[in-house]
Amino acid sequence: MDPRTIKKIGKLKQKVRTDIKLGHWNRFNYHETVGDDLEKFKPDFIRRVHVDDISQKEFIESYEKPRRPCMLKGICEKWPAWKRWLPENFQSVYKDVKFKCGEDDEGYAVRIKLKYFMEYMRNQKDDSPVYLFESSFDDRKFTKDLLLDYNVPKFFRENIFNLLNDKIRPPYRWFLIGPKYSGTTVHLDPLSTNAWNALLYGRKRWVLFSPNTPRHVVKGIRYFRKGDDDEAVPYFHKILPKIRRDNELRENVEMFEFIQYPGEIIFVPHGWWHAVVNLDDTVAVTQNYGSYVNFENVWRKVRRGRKRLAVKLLQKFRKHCPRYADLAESLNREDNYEMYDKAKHSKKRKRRKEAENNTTTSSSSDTSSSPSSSDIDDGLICNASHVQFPERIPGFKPVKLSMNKFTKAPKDERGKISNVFVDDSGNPRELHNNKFRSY
Ligand SMILES: O=C(O)CCC(=O)C(=O)O
Ligand SMILES: [Fe+2]
Repeated sequence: MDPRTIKKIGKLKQKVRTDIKLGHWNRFNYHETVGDDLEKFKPDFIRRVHVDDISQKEFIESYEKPRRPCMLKGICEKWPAWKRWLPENFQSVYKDVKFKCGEDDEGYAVRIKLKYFMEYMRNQKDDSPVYLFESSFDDRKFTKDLLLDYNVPKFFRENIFNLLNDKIRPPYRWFLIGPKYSGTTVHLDPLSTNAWNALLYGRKRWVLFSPNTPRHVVKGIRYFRKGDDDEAVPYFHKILPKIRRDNELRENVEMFEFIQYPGEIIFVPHGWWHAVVNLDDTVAVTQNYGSYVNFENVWRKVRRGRKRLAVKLLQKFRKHCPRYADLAESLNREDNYEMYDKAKHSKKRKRRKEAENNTTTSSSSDTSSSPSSSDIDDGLICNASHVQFPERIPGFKPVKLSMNKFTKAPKDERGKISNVFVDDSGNPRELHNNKFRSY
């Protein structure tokens, strides 16, 4: 690599993964030791459907409602992206444009010019390479044209979050360039949304676990040894075959392992755990959405994890889409759920502060444990200064947040992001290995 690229990439790595020393990026040497082992597995059967053979209604009945994953064909080839996003072509247009390749410890996006990233991609032999994962391409001057290169397939056009303006809506679309062996460790997508992921170049290996598979099972916690590397390659190489072999699991868990080829769009229904490893250098675009079909789950997640956003959403539903408002309100009644109320919330907070002050004066060793629901505030991530749990998990320490959709805070919270991640119930999650890819 050009010395300038080495320098730029080195700086990038030091910002986005403070947990990995610069000399340690290929200490396991997976490119040699794993070689093409990741391609040697018996793929499960996943339904592959050509777009011309299925109507929107049929898709909803056969896949979305029953939450069945599938692979859609015959769509990407018609997009301008099919040619424009080939790495060579793409680089020639966007070489001096910066793309996001992670976040620093404060949660700020770290970007790098595409020409440096592409040179890195062509030459890298890292164990877990840097992944270009850009969610703001749609509102940045030099990248918003990427939106013209693809269309949201007809099956996925209904999205309740479309009612919100871009400033407040949670991130929902990502442009991805994944060097060989980069990937995403096993996770659930946020807010119970469905996802589709269109692959334009290269191959991705996927694993999907049916909804309600326990978290410890999909993570393969029992197979982890102290010091093990928690990245996509070792997960697919070492952990997954063990999960697969476990008899107990075979009975209770539905598992799909397969390869996605260029031109295919995978549909990942909400609740399916999934992990991905890029078998080649890849280019893809992915979007998450909430439709009428998965409304109940999305609404329950949004109102709990994004309280203020839920209030805005409900106002929008009332105005533009009353059937959603009716459904949301009937779910609230059913669950006895009270929506966030700013006035009440401020009063409550004031009362709590006063109580806290009183306790501090009467006892200096206050050690509050799990956060109350108001600590969770509007986002999935809150400021560590008012949540005191990381040091309470034996063996875990506060860690950095790394880029991706699961740890995304609302934009106005960026400055406050610290090193704590809270799940929808306000509990700390996955504080291990200095990595926060998933929960
Ligand atoms: O790496 C990938 O392509 C998978 C991405 C993914 O699952 C996600 O963005 O939620
Ligand atoms: Fe995902």
